[in-house]
Formats: sequence, C-alpha cells, structure tokens
Amino acid sequence: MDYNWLELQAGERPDKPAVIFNGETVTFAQLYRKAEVTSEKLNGLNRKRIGFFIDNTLQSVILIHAAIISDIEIVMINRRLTAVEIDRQLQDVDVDTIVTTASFSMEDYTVVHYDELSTLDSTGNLIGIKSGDDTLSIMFTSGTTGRAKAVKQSYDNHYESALGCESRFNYVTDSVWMNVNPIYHISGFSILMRSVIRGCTMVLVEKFEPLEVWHALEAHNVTHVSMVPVMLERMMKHEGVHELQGILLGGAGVTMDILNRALEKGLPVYNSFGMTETCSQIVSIAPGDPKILKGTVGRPLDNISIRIDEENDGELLVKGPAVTKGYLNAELQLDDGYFRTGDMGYTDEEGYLYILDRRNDLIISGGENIYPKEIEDAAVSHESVKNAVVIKKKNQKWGEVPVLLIEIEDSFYLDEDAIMATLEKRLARYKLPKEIHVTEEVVMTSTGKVSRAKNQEIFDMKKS
Ligand code: S0N
Ligand code: MG
Ligand code: MG
Ligand code: MG
Repeated sequence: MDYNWLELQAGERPDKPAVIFNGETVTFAQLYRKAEVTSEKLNGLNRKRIGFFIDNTLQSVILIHAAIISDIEIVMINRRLTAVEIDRQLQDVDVDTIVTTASFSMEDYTVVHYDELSTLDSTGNLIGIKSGDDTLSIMFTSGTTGRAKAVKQSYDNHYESALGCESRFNYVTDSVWMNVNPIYHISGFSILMRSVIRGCTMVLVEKFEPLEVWHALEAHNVTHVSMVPVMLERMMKHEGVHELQGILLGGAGVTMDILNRALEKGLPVYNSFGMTETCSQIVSIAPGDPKILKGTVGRPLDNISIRIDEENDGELLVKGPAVTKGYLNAELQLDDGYFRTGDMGYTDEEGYLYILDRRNDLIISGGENIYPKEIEDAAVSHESVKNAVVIKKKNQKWGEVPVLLIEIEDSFYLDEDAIMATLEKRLARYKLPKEIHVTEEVVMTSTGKVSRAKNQEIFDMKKS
C-alpha cells in the first residue's frame, strides 16, 4: 500500500484546492511541491523524531506532509503547555529538536522556525520506505499518575481511522472539510489525514471565533466539520448560512440541552466518542437517529468492535486497526487484543454505547483533558500546602473545571496568590483551578492515597 497520500492526490487532482487558509488557496500539486522542498530541509536536521510546536496555519500543514515524505516521526506539542510540561514530555521521548511556526524558544533544545528551514543545507531526499506500522505521529495524553503517556499513531492507524470515519460520517472527495480544532490534537490532525486520504479540500481556521467560522462556512461551502461541545455552544449564540452535512461532535460529553438546541436549529450534529489512542472517533451517532437525544454516543464504526467489561465497573474495551500499537513510555493495557480505555460505559440491546463518567477522576475543560494528580503534585510543592485534592465542578463556560482543596501546614495561612504563582509555573493555564478552598482534612483511602471520590462527595454535599 502507498502511504504517500499527498503525492497520490497531487497526481490525481493536481489543480484542486487542497488547503484554504486565510484567503490563500493551495492546490494539491502546489502543496506537494512545497512539502517536498521542506522535507529535504527536515532531512537536513538529521533526526528521526522531531517535536512540532505548531499552530493551525498553512506552514504547519506543509511541515506535516514534509515529515510524512521524509518518514520522520512527529511529536505533537500542545501549544498551551508550559516549558516545564513540554520539557518533561520531550525528554520522555528522546526529542531534542523542535520545529515551530510560532515565536517560540526553549532552553536546551534546538528550535528551528519554519522560515529558518530554507536557510539550512538539505541533504539528499531520503524518502523512507514506509510500512503501515511506522509511527507517523506521537501525541500525549495525560495519565492517572500525572505523567503524560506518549501515544504512537501509525500510518495504518490514521488510514483506518479515516476509512471508518468516512463510511459513518458520509463524506466524499467533493466534500469540503473545515478544521477548527488544534492540529496538535487528534481532533484536528485527523481532519488533515481524512482530507488528504480522500482528496477533499480542507478549510483551515487559525483561531476559533464563532463569527469568523460562520463566515467561512458560508464562503467556502463547507460540508463537514468537527467541534468540541464548547465550540458548538459558542456557535449557537449566532446565526449563519451554511451547507453543512455533518458536525462531528467529540472530545467531551455534551449536555442534552446543547444537543437538543443544535438539532432544533437543524444543525446536523453527530455525537461521538474517540480518543488519542484510537486516532479519533470510534463510535458515533447520526443526527437523524432517534436515539441521539437519549444520550448515547452511538454504535462502533465498521472497522471497530467494542466490549464492556462488567467485572471491571463496566470499563469500555476497543479493538480495531485504528487503535494504537502502544505508548512510548508506558504499557498499553490490553485484554484479548482489546484496548482498555479506562472509561466506563454500557451498551443497550441494539449495541448503542453510553459513556458514564469518563475515567472518574478525569476533568475535561473545553475539550482539554486535566488530570487532578498533576495539579495536586504542583500544589503540595508549595511549602504551606500539607495535602491537596482536586475535584471537578460543572461550569457554564467550560463544561467542567478543576477545584483545589488544600490542607494547610500548621503555622501557615492561606495565601492564594502564592499558591497560584506556584501552579502557574508548572501548569498550562487551562489546568489552573477555578477555585481554591481550605479544608480541615483531605480524606484518604485505607491505603493512604487521596480519595477524590470521597472528597468530591463531601464537597458536593456541602454545596447542596
Ligand atoms: C474551546 C477553545 C477554542 C477555547 O479556546 P479560546 O476561546 O480560543 O481561548 P484562548 O483565546 O486561547 O484563551 C482565552 C482564555 O481561555 C483559556 N482557555 C482556553 N481553552 C481553555 C480550556 N479548554 N479550558 C479552560 N480554559 C481555557 C485560556 O487559558 C485563556 O485564559 P487565560 O487568559 O487565563 O490564560 C479551545 O480550548 C479548544 O480549541 N478546545 C478544543 C481542544 C480539542 O480539540 N480537544 C479535543 C481533544 N480530544 C481528541 O482529540 C479525541 C477526540 C476526537 O478525536 C474528537 C474531538 C472533537 C471532535 C472530533 C473528534 C474526532 O473524533 O475526530
Ligand atoms: Mg520507515
Ligand atoms: Mg455558499
Ligand atoms: Mg508542601
């Protein structure tokens, strides 16, 4: 099988727009030429694996295709992270070189800006012979231990994910995809993959602003788009003309109120469930399916099978060619070839999946995952904090947000600013707790670990 998708499309439909960005249109042939030139420059960096600190721009799309031509593994960096967080992740996967499209620098790393690439010597263009198992991209997903896990996403994973999505989400070569999700997340990256694999035009949006998105939807006759619930809700504060056939909603649980309002407005929302480990959606439901307002995320895509492990609190297990072969820095939990997602759910008699509380301690704020342990560790590093626990609170703006409860050391008092300053050094801003409260005692389990469930229960009780 040929994994040089862009080259194939450049041969098949050279003059068709591949990417529309900021009023600029680039055809498949033009994009391929740019990617080829850039790939030689990337080869000049002499690294098999490179960190990408990139934003939703045309340059980033060129870089990704250049890396694919060179068979270089791309390590995606979440642009919202602090230097401390990025350093920890990159060290974990042996990366010392970063390519960026932003103004970005980092001590102890070679950071090369896209514009500087052209000044580099390029060595011969060593186009790697790819096998489907080669890693195309590596994305981090936070783990319960507070250490982010590096997910390997292979060429086959991306290809199979695109095929699965295509049959369910009903897009064809003539469809027009819009990409408003960060391309450092699989939500955005997968759109890049789907559109080049099928030869669709992709309208790339740099920053999510509802009015501009409405405008671009109309101007480019966009048919397919992905969003997290927070984006959909912001979109519905405005009106617009559109030809949308599908809005793939994922990344966080959606309330039935938002879903209902969207469907009433005639917005073709597909609710879905997917993960970084599964290279995007694995289960989804179409807007016309009467069960959509029952809260189900739907049925598995054609190339995916799921199971519920009743003996393990109803944990969701997934199998299929889009599922990662493993992490670079952790064991993949498998059971009979099925990936243990850590999420809990159940299926009804027709095989529709319902997700219960996603990994009870995982907090999803505006589509960004936050693990309490990271915040707790950062909090106790402050001298005044004896014990800390993070619980979640429903939030109008972000869906869920973290709340920090702390036990103060004797002879100290609560200095919220000082604690926040400590957190800010170590944590991306979206992870910062929206509230800090002093508690007399952080409740522990019998084995001496922080009991988030118990503390959550007490907090919720006091509130009501
Ligand atoms: C919702 C977004 C766009 C909000 O960002 P916005 O409004 O642009 O914020 P900024 O201007 O950058 O910052 C303003 C202030 O807001 C804070 N902030 C920003 N984001 C968050 C947040 N999420 N939570 C809390 N605070 C936030 C900033 O810090 C700043 O505050 P101060 O001034 O204090 O610093 C943005 O958050 C966004 O893009 N979210 C979506 C991210 C995403 O795509 N997540 C999905 C990840 N999951 C997956 O990829 C797997 C599932 C999947 O594949 C999928 C998901 C969705 C759709 C489809 C699929 C699929 O299956 O294909
Ligand atoms: Mg290879
Ligand atoms: Mg139009
Ligand atoms: Mg301390």
